[in-house]
Amino acid sequence: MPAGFSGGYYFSGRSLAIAVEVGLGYGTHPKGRYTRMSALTEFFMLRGAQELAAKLKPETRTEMDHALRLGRQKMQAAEALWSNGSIAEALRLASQGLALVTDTLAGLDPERDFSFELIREMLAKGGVSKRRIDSVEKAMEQRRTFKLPSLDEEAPADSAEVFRRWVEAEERIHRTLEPTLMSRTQQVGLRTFRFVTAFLVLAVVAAVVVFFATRVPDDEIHASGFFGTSDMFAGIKAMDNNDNSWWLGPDGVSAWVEVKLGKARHVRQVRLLNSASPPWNDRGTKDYVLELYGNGRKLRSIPGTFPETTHPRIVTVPINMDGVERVRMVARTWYDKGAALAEIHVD
Ligand SMILES: [Ca+2]
Repeated sequence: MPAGFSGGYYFSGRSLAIAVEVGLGYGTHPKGRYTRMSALTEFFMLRGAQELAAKLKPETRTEMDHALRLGRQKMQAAEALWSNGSIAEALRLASQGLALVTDTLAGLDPERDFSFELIREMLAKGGVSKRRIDSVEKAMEQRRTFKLPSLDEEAPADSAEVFRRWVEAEERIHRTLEPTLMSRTQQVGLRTFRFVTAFLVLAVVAAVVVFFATRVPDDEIHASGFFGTSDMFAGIKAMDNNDNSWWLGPDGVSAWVEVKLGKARHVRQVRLLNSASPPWNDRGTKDYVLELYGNGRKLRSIPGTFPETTHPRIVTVPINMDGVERVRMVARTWYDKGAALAEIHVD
């Protein structure tokens, strides 16, 4: 590792005052202190970041900021190299990037010989869980013991895992400490952004939940059968709001079409429009029974007869009944070749 990336280079000669300055914000060992709620609170309130920021001297702040930025720059360059297949160089650069950040932070405490405690405390204060902090520590440990390959073909099998761990560790540190180095105005801006984003996400989730919870499925229509093999005269043709399309029953048999309501409801009336199947005018329903079903049983049967005509008119059948789930029109007899119906409307 080049000397320029060691903590000693950046912070050689830094006084105990810095350690006190930083350490004051982290008086309690994080073990057992982390909770999801505290992490969430920190994410939105940034209290830990503000506490630390208040204790940092401007020059310390500037140097930490520089180290974090440079670390990020190196990691991004390392990732570009990695995706380009330059494994050895990517590992080297990632190692430098992680060392730069961690040595800088650890170097803030000259009392301890490369102490991870300070980093651990900073991350804990920033709402990072113990498991993730352990992962950062493992990455740092690995960085010290991992033998960097000179050539790409010398890279060990676990290179990808090691590289990913280093990148994640740097990202974790960067993301956690970045708010600390922001100005008060920037912190307020970040908090506001996070609040607004969370609010919008929750609002969208709530809207989706309400939509699905209150959504009433569409009415559906089914038929006992239909004439022909295409869907030109299928049951749906009796519920397409088009008087010039129609359902035709199979030849010479009793047949029915049924509207299954999306949800049980009050039915005021049912409107029926027969069809003569123009231009041949060789079909049409004659005697029918309108059957209403609800609560798993037949609620009512209303018989009727359509007149024989080539120009049928809408027939309105009064119902006024609650809890209707299905409305079926059974064509018992028919004119000429078979039953028909142009439209059925359940109001
Ligand atoms: Ca129709």
